[in-house]
Amino acid sequence: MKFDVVTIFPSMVESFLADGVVGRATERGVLDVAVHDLRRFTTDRHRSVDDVPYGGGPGMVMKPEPFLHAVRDIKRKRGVPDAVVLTSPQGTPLTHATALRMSRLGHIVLLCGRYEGVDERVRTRVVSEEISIGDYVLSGGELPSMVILDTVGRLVPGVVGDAASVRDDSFDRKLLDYPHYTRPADVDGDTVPKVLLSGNHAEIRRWRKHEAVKRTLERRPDLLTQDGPGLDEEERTFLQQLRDAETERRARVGA
Ligand code: JCH
Repeated sequence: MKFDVVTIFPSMVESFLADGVVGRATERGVLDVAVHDLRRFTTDRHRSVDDVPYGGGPGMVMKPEPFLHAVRDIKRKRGVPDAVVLTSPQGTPLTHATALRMSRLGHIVLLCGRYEGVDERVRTRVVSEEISIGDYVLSGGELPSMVILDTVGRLVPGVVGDAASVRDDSFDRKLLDYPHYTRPADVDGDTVPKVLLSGNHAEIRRWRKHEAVKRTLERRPDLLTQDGPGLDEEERTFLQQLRDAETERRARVGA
């Protein structure tokens, strides 16, 4: 799978690619990630990438031509992409389902804005999707682009060594993960749940499932009402038991 990232800060993205699974997959040639310096696509003496907003107001806006020239050059040298993505707080929220869909594409271009954002004509002329990585405001599109590289990249076959660890990802099935433990078995009296030391793999599987349902109910009840694959029989039983226990507790304290 091919990615092209267009940014005024190429070193930010290159440092991300120096480490981690996505970086290693890039070195191994499983992913082909090219980072482009937006300033190379400027034509004026000062290599300007921003200008004052029409209509006035605070801050600066990124000029359209450098991005339009960059996309034209990428199409010529790297082929016509399946998606040209712009990230912004105004985009469609990024979800695991979006990442999965994008991981099946062959070639994605990621445009990174700065300042107050990018001239609207970049959006209308070349952008195929605008994505937000969450309801908070960052100072530019580089971190969101790296988030997309990471979440999409790890879903591409061969990027993560253990395919099972990608498949088991909780957001696939809208359940949070169960708690994890490794050695030592005792940290100042804080011990590992003994079921995990029992060697009884059927019991371990049940315990993890129960913990996953409990955590999801406590922390992200919204996930349990979203549509999708849904819970299996055993998970639904655990959920009902946890809800019954809560109803019982409320009755007892009179709330
Ligand atoms: C970005 C900005 C618009 C500040 C400039 C380019 C994405 N989820 C998410 N949060 N923040 C971003 C993002 C992505 C690209 C750029 N900025 C700064 C842009 C604003 O409107 C209120 C505010 C922020």
